Amino acid sequence: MKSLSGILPALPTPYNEKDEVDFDSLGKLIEFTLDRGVSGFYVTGSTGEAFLLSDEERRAVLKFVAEAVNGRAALIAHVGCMSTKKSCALGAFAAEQGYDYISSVAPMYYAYSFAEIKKYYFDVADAAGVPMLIYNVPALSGVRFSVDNIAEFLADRRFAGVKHTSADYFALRQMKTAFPDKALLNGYDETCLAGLCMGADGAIGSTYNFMPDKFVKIYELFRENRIPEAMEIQKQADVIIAALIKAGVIPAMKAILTEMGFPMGDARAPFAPLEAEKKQELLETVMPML
Ligand code: MN9
Repeated sequence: MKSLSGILPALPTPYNEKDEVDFDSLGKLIEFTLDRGVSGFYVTGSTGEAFLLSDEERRAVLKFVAEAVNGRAALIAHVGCMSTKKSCALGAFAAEQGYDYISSVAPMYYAYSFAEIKKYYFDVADAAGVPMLIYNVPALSGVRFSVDNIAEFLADRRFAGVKHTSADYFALRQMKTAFPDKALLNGYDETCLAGLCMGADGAIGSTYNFMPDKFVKIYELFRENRIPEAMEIQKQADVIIAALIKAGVIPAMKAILTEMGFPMGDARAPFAPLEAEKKQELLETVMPML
């Protein structure tokens, strides 16, 4: 079992002109980031437009990435769907493809009780048979876990840890103190170093696709206790991330990667394509800083 630490890009899903998945571009991006020291990949998550892909596309991407990575890095399959049945089937599929971990956002939309959400996670973990990383992203899912809620998962061997996409670093610290052997992965790239300082073992994020070297360096400097130097790099990265957030994170990330030579196509509707003016402003700010 590969450990969960270091920098892990949340892979995007590239599309060609026919709006089909562009596996060639995805394969090149995997090699580019592996060459720069990333330690794993989070596949078909928010960044990978999970909820905008067909079931067949999600499976095809999971299969392709497992084959392309071929044991060189830790692999986490995000398998969250709207129903337990679908998530279980996708989790079992990911395990068959050799994924080390599965992950899921909390079941959303119907404002389920915690008991329902808890049963969902245990059912999906059991169906897959590989450890589950809880994807905690309250800003997008609307589901707010307390530290006590998270403890109900982490106390069980079927749960590997949490991808904590929240700026609640006190909660992160409490989880790590209570469960030092579980993996806690920071989710917001703009506060990666803050997460590491408060107990994260590593970080999963979308901007690690186009600036892996900066964040691998931040991680290494942190490990060497060279925090002020790490902060200098985080500050530079945050100018880039601010421009990204202004333009819209996923469409902007795809525009940057396309400019770098990894054709991505636009994010799928309802995402709107980046307007020409916005795109130019974004690329003028970001490209010289990469
Ligand atoms: O995978 C990403 N979170 C979401 C994690 O998409 C919700 C982050 O990498 C953000 O895209 C990034 C920019 O805000 O921190």
